[in-house]
Amino acid sequence: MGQFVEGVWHERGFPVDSKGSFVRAKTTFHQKSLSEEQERYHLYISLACPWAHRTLMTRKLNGLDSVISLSVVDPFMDKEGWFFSKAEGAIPDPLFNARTLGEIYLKADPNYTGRVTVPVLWDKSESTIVNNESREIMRMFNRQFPKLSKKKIDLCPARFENEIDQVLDEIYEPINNGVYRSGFAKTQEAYDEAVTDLFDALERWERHLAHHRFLVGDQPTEADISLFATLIRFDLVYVNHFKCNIKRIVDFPALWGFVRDFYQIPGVKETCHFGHIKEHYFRSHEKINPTRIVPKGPVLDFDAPHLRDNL
Ligand SMILES: N[C@@H](CCC(=O)N[C@@H](CS)C(=O)NCC(=O)O)C(=O)O
Repeated sequence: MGQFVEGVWHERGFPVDSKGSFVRAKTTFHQKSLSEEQERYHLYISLACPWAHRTLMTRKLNGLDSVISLSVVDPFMDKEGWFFSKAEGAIPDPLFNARTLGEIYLKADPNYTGRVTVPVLWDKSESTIVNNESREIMRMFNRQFPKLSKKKIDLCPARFENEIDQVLDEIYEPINNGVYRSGFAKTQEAYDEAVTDLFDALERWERHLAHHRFLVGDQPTEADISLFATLIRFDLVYVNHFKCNIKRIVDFPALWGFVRDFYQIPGVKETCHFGHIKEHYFRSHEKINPTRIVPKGPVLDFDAPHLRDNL
């Protein structure tokens, strides 16, 4: 893993502050408006990454598969960062036949400085990266294809927009980013703080979801997509690999029911690739798992009845 500095690749670990806490780098490309055109945009993702997963689920639930084309990187992130391969589930780059995702960043900006992250939304007409921030891509997919979208569910109804944004903000630091702050902490203090914040927030949303089927309103929204993207990975990876082990998700009746409920929404299951998820984390982070051995378990039944229809 590493990053570009003025277009030159440097091998580097993840950034931490003076207390040893993981600090997520800010993304660079933030264009907020798309043109509603068939096959103008291409989405580069990893099936392992929860941020990319939110954009993949949004594309799927809006029926935009044939509108926005897709590439999937190899699950293993090596010294050169994300790369393309013919691994099962991966989809090579049809636009430039690139070897690494870094090449795509340099096509957008030959002097690019920053990390090479997924997701990336590429504009074929302008030959550049439009946006590489999952929350913004998710919102654009939900809003900016009114004619081409075949959505059955509106994941960001105008009447709930403020509440959705509030919940997205509320779950980001302790939960979505919190699992990374636990796993990438370089000091006991930084880990203790992250894992405590994480489980306090999980307990808070467990109480909410015991009485509400979804996070906002009475239908799935971007807020649920974002919580789900972290929770679906939790028992498979974060409990062991990131030491998020005060409890498992299966020990929270409402959170576990919520994960199964969301997983069973038509279209969602196809976006979940447990092989890529496990392989990416356990093999790519050599400092955390030096043997790179990928554990066999746990056995989890995401298809078990969720019994949440009447909430
Ligand atoms: N804020 C970004 C974060 C994206 C991100 O950090 N993705 C990770 C994968 S889970 C990545 O590509 N990391 C590579 C790196 O930092 O070198 C978003 O939400 O899109």
